Amino acid sequence: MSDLLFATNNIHKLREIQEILGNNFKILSLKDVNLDVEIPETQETIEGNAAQKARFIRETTGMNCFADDTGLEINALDGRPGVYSARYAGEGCSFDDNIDKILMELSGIENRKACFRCSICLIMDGSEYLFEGRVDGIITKERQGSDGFGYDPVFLPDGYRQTFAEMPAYLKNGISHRGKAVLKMVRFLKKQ
Ligand code: ITT
Repeated sequence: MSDLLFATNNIHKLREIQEILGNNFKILSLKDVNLDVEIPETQETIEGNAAQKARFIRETTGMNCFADDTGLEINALDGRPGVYSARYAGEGCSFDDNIDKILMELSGIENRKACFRCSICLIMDGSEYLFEGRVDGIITKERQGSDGFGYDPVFLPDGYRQTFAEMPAYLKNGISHRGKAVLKMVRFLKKQ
């Protein structure tokens, strides 16, 4: 199988996906191919953004590649931050700024149901494929744990007593939105 380029500038995602894929597939990062670019992400859905990122990198490099886009959807906030999860607290904000914002918006609200949704767009030999994964849970009232990234310290998946930031990586990857979407992509790639 030819190398697959992962169209992301998020180092945490790269590590997670490398860990999920193990030695089965060789994944190249943008750094591996000396590409230092801002990847456009201007669509209104996570599916649209995943496709936009993958198409941009495909057009730039000509390589087989994939991109993922993830959104945290909180019921009591009408699905926000959703597609704006990366920059919910404003351009250039940190993971902590985003968490502070959702905790503030949820203060005093008992319904803390939320889900992560992940879409992966794979472009291989000119064709596009979509893989999706979802995990349901609740937003905790305060941060718990320091592993993972993004909203992990405040996301408690249904059926577990540890947030994503308290779990070992293998456990998060086994049940997470990204883990499920990647597994679907792996099954597809193994059939090729
Ligand atoms: P790329 O577009 O370069 O891949 P990004 O950080 O912009 O990186 P996304 O738009 O897909 O990635 O993700 C939106 C945000 O959602 C991300 O910045 C995190 O804050 C959060 N996020 C994504 N995956 C997550 C995960 O597994 N656990 C916790 N938060 C996550």
